[in-house]
Amino acid sequence: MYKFEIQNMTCAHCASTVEKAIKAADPAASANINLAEKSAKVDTRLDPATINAAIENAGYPSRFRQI
Ligand SMILES: [Cu+2]
Repeated sequence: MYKFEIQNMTCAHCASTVEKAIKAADPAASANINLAEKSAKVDTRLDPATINAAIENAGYPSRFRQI
């Protein structure tokens, strides 16, 4: 499980865009988006850097750590 801190995720539409980007990168991922915290907890078997790149490619600067 990884926690991504996602800049500029300010509304429900942003959260939806981020979730879609995560799911596109890893359809098997489970993603729990927290809009108030501007974060996402993601369970993935992929390299988390791949998920992070997908979030950033969707337009949201992001960093992550293992939790
Ligand atoms: Cu938004």
